[in-house]
Amino acid sequence: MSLVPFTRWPEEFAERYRLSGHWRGEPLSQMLAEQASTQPDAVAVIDGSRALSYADLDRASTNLAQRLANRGLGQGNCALVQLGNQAELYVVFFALMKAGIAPVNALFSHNRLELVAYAAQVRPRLLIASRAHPQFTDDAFVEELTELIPELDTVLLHDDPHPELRLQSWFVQAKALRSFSPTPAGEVAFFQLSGGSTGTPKLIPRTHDDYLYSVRRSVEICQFDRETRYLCALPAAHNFPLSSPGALGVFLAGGRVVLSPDPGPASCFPLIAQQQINVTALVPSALAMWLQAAPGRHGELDSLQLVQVGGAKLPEAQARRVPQVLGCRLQQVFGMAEGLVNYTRLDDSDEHVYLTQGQPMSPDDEVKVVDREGHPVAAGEIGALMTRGPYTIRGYFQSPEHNAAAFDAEGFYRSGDLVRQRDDGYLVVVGRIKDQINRGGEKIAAEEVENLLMAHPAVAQAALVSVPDEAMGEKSCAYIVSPDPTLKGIVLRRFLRGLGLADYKLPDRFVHIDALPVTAVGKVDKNRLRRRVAEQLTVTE
Ligand code: OOB
Repeated sequence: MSLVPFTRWPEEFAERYRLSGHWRGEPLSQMLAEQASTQPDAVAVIDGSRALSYADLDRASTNLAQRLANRGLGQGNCALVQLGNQAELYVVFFALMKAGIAPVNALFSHNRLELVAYAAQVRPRLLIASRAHPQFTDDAFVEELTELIPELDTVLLHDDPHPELRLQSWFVQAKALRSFSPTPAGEVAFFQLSGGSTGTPKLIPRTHDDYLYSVRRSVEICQFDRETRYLCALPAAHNFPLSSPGALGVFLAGGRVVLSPDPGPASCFPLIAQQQINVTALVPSALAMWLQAAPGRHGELDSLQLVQVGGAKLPEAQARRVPQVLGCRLQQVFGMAEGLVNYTRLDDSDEHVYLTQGQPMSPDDEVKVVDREGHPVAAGEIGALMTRGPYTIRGYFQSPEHNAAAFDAEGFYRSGDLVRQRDDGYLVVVGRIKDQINRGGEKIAAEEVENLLMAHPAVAQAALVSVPDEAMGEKSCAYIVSPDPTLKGIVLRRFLRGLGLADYKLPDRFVHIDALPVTAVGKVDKNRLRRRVAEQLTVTE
């Protein structure tokens, strides 16, 4: 059976990572097998009124893996999966790990355009989605996908009325026929999603070895154990709540994951009280809502010991309020789906926790901070962050051109973040050079939205830039050059939505401009646009 192709680590690195015990040749499904045998009745996942024990999770995922194997699905095949914050997401994840099928786990907020872009890249034989998602309320999109991807021969939909299509009916035992097994641990286990800065969303191949190491090391740093009760309030498929240490970290440690449909205080506070949650992960915009809602509701948050915050820069003033207002410790997490994750440590000084975004989790993470020419900057100076290591990819999936720009000759990944590395190794994020907007932790690749806007007949040119925003950190603003000065934002938003773009990528503001400013070399001068929109904001306030 052929394997999913990806850019491998050079053998000397792979050997080093194996010798140091980071890569152990174990599949990601191993953690579940271990818990199911040592504490089968312990609750692994709570989703609303449903509780799944480790034995339930193991059994349901084995049954699904068996049924998929019976259909001839296995090693070398890919899947497109889109599920919300629901227990089935983990059942499906482990089933696919067991069967050796490599999924792309799309976010629930992704729409037709993103799903098609992922499918076109991995050519899935399997689609797993939910009837609760607007794209899957009828069959039109499934038919469109099947036409586009002739290989797609198995479709399972959560809550479909027909038993053969209904995902849940695949969780019960089948007559076992074919055997199945995970892909070897050095091969692609699944794809993470890149926040991106290019026209098409890029995929990140993660191996069992590298991902499991990142989860194991995260568990050590964050001290997850059987007592851990983790509230998963961010989109569950995202790298942060999945692996830093996230739900997989909880399963590795034998604790309990409680799912919340969203990170708002109205959903989360009662769950924290009912389920005696002791740790959770938030983006700064969600933390801000918690800080606002918490006064007077202290009783509900008594069990909370640790709040991890990451995905976007946490303002120092907010960081300082966490212990006092939420009554728990703060941990800053600066990570990326491509690999590198930095944590402040649980025993760090206040100064580290409030003023830095942590330090790399692995002693084998290599970090370079470089100037425009790629030369290391002087110690403590600001520069672009580059990294390589035992869980940082060496290339995006099937993107040779982009890889040539995104990685240097030594295999260091250019994260696009501007950072300062302190003498003690801790990183402070000060900005970004990638053409991306970070909208409350949700990443928007400017080029993707600009290309779509320019597909509108009345748009000659478009440039998308970030605008500072009190609640979200950043929002997006589209500058439009059009012969029609009456062209309204609402029309363009409707146009983008019609193309199937995810809602969070729709520009928050539209501004007409006669011509886009350009730099000396003729590139669109986004700094000038950003300054311009910031100035306009100050004037109107
Ligand atoms: C996480 O992963 P992605 O892939 O959605 O986004 C990565 C980018 C980073 O390159 C950086 O620009 C930004 O998100 N970012 C932060 C940050 N954490 C992420 N910027 C400033 N401060 C932070 N603490 O966002 C992600 C993955 C794993 C764990 C945590 C976050």
